[in-house]
Parts: sequence; C-alpha cells; structure tokens
Amino acid sequence: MTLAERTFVLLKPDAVQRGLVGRIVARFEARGLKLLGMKLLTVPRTLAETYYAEHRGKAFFEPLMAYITSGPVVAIVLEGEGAVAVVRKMMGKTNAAEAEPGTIRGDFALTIGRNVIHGSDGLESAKREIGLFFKADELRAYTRIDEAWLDE
Ligand code: DAT
Ligand code: MG
Repeated sequence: MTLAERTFVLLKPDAVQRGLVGRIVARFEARGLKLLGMKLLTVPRTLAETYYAEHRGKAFFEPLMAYITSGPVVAIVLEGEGAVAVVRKMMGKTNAAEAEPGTIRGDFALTIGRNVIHGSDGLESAKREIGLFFKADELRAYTRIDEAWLDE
C-alpha cells in the first residue's frame, strides 16, 4: 500500500509567461502524482517574504522578491508515494545551468534567477508551504482511476 506524501509546487512567473505550465503539469500527471489543488495567483510581497523567509538577508533576496511577485504564478499541491523527493528530482538543480537534461529546469531554464519552478525540500516545508497558499477546503481528496496501476 502507498504511503501518500504531499508536496507543494510553484510554477514561477517565467513558467506562466513562457507558456510552460501545461507541459510541466503534464509531466507530474504522467508520473502518477495526483493533483489535489491548483490555482493561478499573483503573490503579494507579504506572502513572498514569509514563503522565502529562510533567504532573508541574502544578496539575492530582493531580486528574488521582485521576480516572484512580478506576475501570475501557479500554485499546486501534489500527492503520491515519495512525492517530495520525486518532485525535487524531476525539477533538477536550483541553478538551471547545472540541471540535467530531462529535468524540468534542465529542459526549460538556463539560470538560477529564472529557474521556472519551486518544489518543497522536505515534509515540514511542504506542510508549511501548502498552508501558506491553500485553505484546507481548497484541496480535493479523490481516487484517480489509475491508482491501482501505480502501486503494487
Ligand atoms: P530551490 O528553489 O532549488 O529549493 P533554494 O530554496 O535554495 O533553491 O532557493 C530558492 C530560490 O532562490 C531559488 O529557486 C533561486 C533563488 N536563489 C537561490 N540561491 C541563489 C543564488 N545563489 N543566487 C541567485 N538566486 C538564488
Ligand atoms: Mg527551496
């Protein structure tokens, strides 16, 4: 039986502007990760600061704030076995210049400052980030018809 894990993904403003949303979401769906929540929003500065609190004071913090609040983003909650680590692997390295081909950053991005996607780096941050972007009643629990074929 599957031990389902939840993770948070943010498709950043460059993903929306460059028309990459569908192709990225398709990869998660095809992998077998279940969409529990998804919405388009523009991140207010206050939320951006809370979300990236761990980076406050760093040299790239202000450029990061400007980037993430610059236009609409797509916030997503995914569920599946090992979802946190699976999504991190699918994303590739933070610096897209070093990300392996076949990963999302390795296929769709070139730099660390416009790296298209965020994914939670652990179960605790997933919980925190889901709570920042979604109310409980905005997430849907349901059975996907292919679930029996994704687990043994
Ligand atoms: P990740 O997004 O892979 O979890 P992170 O949490 O360390 O990486 O950093 C969050 C974002 O901040 C990252 O996606 C891009 C930006 N960033 C991180 N380190 C940076 C750096 N050294 N220079 C510029 N931007 C950076
Ligand atoms: Mg991170």
